[in-house]
Amino acid sequence: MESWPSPAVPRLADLGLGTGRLPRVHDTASDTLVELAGDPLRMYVCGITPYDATHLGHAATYLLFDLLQRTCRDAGHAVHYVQNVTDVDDPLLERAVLTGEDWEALAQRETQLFREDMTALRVIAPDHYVGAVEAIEEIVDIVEKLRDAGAAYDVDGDIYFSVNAAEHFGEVARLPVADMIRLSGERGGDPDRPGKKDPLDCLLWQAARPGEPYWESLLGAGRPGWHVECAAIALRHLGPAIDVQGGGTDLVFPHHELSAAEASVVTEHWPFARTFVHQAMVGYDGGKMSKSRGNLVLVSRLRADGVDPMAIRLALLAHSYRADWEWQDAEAAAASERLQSWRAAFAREAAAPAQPVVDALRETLADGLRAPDALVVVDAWAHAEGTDPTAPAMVAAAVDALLGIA
Ligand code: 5CA
Ligand code: ZN
Repeated sequence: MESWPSPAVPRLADLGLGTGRLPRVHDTASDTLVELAGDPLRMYVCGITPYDATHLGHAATYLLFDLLQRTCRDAGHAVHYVQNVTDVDDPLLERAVLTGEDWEALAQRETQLFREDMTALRVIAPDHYVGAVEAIEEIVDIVEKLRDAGAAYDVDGDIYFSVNAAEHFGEVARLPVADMIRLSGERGGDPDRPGKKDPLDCLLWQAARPGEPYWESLLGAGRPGWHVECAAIALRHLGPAIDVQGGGTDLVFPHHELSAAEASVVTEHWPFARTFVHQAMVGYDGGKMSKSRGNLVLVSRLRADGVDPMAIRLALLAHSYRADWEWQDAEAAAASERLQSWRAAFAREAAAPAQPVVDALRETLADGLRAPDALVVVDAWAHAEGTDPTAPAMVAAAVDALLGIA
């Protein structure tokens, strides 16, 4: 489907500012900092299920991968970026039933709002932006392959993936079985369904149900399961071995565990992703910001209230991606103030030299995408005096290229 317009990203090398380094990022599967690799670096990030978009938790996730991409580009690496839209799935259909809206109209409206929010936040667009609905053929193909491999079976007309067929199942999240079963139940799975071989087996293809959308296929009339959607889209557009699989920490299990397991059975290749990168959860008002809880702060709401999207971006970048945090309403004003002070600094006739600032920015990003520390680097430069007339424009370009702040 249509993605959104990407912002221009200045090339700092062309400005005589040299090149950066590929970042080290936290890899969930090994629980260590690993240096990224790949040119092009192939990145798949799980997209929205289009309702109640775009809350600050979503935005934080897509900004993390935007920062990652900007850092890789500055290091001279191309990034091949794919993102999905889960435009047919239980929670979306349930919301449509609840509000009496047509599910497709709901998905289209919310996806469009997401595009507008991503554009306003200056998030680099994916090269392929793919809806589940438009990937049905690929998904059916993968499910057939899983069936041929003996990794799928039927329960009352529904087709399930057998986790026992995946040699490396469990290696992404590394959780005890009891935790996996609990999380599966909380996050869209059906561990208690009778007839399954293992409680952790997941739906690949759900037979058509009255009143629900379905597609005719060799698997029978039905619709795709969630995890296989991302496995199929990633395999189709990025191949069997990707460099980064990304999303929020709420997707580590079961979603990324099972997508990776399914893909690895089809391709006979492991690991599915060299690095699994996850954004910690953003909360509000005492809990994880989530559509089911309803404690949402929407990017579009803040924008409508007059908050500069660049201030929203700065507010989110002020938090580490590694630790859960809770949004405070006062953060919008604090970020707006910071944005003003930066813009005033960029408008000066002269300032402290740019290269040390650029070097320090690159260092904080290469060393684990430490965005909050990167902001402090710019603060310090903005507060310092200097006589270099080229510095304001140079630092502004670096802040644009590396942090996405215009
Ligand atoms: N469509 C699926 C992924 S295939 C999905 O999880 N959609 S979502 O709309 O629920 O979330 C979109 C992205 O935002 C996911 O990567 C998810 O991990 C992330 N996310 C959701 N809630 C939060 C939150 N409170 N904090 C940080 N990230 C979040
Ligand atoms: Zn996904």
